[in-house]
Amino acid sequence: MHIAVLSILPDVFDAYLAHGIVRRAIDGGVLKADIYNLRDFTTDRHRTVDDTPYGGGPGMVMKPEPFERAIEHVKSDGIETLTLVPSPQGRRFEQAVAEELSRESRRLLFLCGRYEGIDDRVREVYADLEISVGDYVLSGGELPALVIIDAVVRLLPGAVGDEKSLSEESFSWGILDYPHYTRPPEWRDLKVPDVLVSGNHGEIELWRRREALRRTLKRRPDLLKRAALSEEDKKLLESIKEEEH
Ligand code: 9D3
Repeated sequence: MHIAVLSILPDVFDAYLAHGIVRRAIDGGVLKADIYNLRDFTTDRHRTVDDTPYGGGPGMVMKPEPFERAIEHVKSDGIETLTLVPSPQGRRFEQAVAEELSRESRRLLFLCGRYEGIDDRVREVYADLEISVGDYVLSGGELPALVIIDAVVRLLPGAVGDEKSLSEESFSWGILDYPHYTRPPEWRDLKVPDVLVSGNHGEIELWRRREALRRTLKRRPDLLKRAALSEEDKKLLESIKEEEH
């Protein structure tokens, strides 16, 4: 996968991409990431990227020309590119969108806005896809771009070291995780459930599935409508619902 980012905060990306799974993906050749400082595509002495809004109102708006120069520079290598704009007005980001993007053969180019946003003509001319990461107010498109990059990179073949955790991820698709424990076996009078130290892997698997379904039913019942549930899952859910409270 090939990504490129335009931002006035390139350090934020450099820092995040220097760690963890994303770093390993880059080192392993699974991901190529080109981070550009939008200010490098200004032409004035003060490297100005923003200006006051037409029509008045608070805050500043990002000027179109630095984006234009930067986008044309990035695209000048002729590589097919899908241009994404993180925006509160965009399609809500979810795992299905991450999966679609992970299958994309085009380079993903992220245009990150700050202040009150980017001059709307940039979206009109260049945006292929606008994505929101949820209904809360952030200060710019950088964190949303990183959220999207992180979720997509995890899905690339060879990015997550342990192949087993990916197959477990698809097994548990659409439901919440089961509770996890590690040593010590007792902490603040709280004991690790006996079944997990029993060594009975069939029992452990059943318990985990049951607890995952129990949590989903209690905390996120909306997820159960879309989750990939087996016939056994449906029976487990019925027996959970029949338990006394
Ligand atoms: C307080 C400013 N708002 C006035 C109603 C508008 C506004 C402008 C710019 C709100 C947020 C932003 C910056 N946010 C993003 O660029 C952004 C975002 C977000 O804030 N929430 C969820 N997803 C995204 S994707 C990009």
